[in-house]
Amino acid sequence: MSEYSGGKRDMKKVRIGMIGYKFMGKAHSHAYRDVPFYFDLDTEPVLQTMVGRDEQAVKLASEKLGWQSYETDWRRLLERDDIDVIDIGTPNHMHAEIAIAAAKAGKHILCEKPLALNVQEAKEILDAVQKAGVIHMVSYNYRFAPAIQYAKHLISTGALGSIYHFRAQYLQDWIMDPGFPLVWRLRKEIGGSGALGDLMAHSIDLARFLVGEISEVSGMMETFIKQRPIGEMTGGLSATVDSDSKGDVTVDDATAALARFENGALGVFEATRFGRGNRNGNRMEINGSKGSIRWDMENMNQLELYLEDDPRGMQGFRTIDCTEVEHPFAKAYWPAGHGIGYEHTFINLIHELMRSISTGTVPSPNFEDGYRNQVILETIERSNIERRWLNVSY
Ligand code: SOE
Repeated sequence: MSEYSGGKRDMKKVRIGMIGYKFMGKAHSHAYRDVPFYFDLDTEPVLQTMVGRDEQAVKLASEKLGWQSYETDWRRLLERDDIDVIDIGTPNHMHAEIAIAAAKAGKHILCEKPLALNVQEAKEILDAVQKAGVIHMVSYNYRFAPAIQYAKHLISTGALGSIYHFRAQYLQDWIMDPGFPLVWRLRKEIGGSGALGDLMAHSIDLARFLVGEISEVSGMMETFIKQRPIGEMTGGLSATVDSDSKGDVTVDDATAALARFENGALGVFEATRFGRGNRNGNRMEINGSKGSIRWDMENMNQLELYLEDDPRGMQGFRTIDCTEVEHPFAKAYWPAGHGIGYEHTFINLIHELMRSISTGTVPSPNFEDGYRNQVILETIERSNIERRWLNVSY
């Protein structure tokens, strides 16, 4: 059978309104464009309209990224009946207002992570989508690396036995220069939190996906550089300084947390933007009674696996190249050994969204996952303030 057996079919058009056009706007646009290229779907995303407040900038972005039109006010998308999905790729403080309005307008929603600024907002968003009955998905993209999906398969088929430890580090270093400006990601009223919600939220999502629910946490947070010159993000993780005057950094530069899982496993989490030399060091290790796995985003196609049942003398961590047909999502791309990258985690995520819209089933991760993640983030934050262990309650 030909690789192209899906051929050109009558696919239901799913018309997207994308709010935001910088880092995540680019990642999502690329994924919508490429998903039909690799997967046989019943639905086809249409890059209908991109939204941004700066008209000149959004016009240029929408043209370059392949959108049919642009708007400068997201509210206009909600009045239109030629938009099926609202994709929220804005700074975090706008997620709640847009998501709740989109749900009321009956639109399906994809929202960037973390779902909201705090638990209260996250709950309001969850209630709104449940009431409206729309499809909702939160963009925890690293779940969609084939190696992570294969790790899930290994754990759920019992290959690792009972899980005792989940250990994660998410290390970046892009704000270490004290001259790096006070961008939105460093302001609590816009970002919600710093390394905690931006980075540890991803590790928490992997932990919940792979090991299960967290019941108790103890957190420790620090802001190393307390004031910075005023400035703004320009795209990716770059920024410009706009003024000599300084403002207060109101989020954490680094957070560490200990956790207990409901199934008895122990979790150790570390997230920092001060991990010198680590550009996107998103790593985790899981130890079970029969084996262990290790994963590092900067080598994302590889999974290290140790199995205690291997013959004595031959035991040790082996490296699995998760590019074979047995590895979830991998066969949609290239022959074995031809790896994929960061952007493909978003293509796989958009595939899940399209599959869900086509079948009417609940995608994963959805806003319930986004809400639970937010509860854990906020409990870690409170634990740091109160200097004690706290139960996680939903
Ligand atoms: C910046 O720290 C960032 O882009 C995060 O916001 C993303 O969620 C992460 O995937 C990469 O780093």
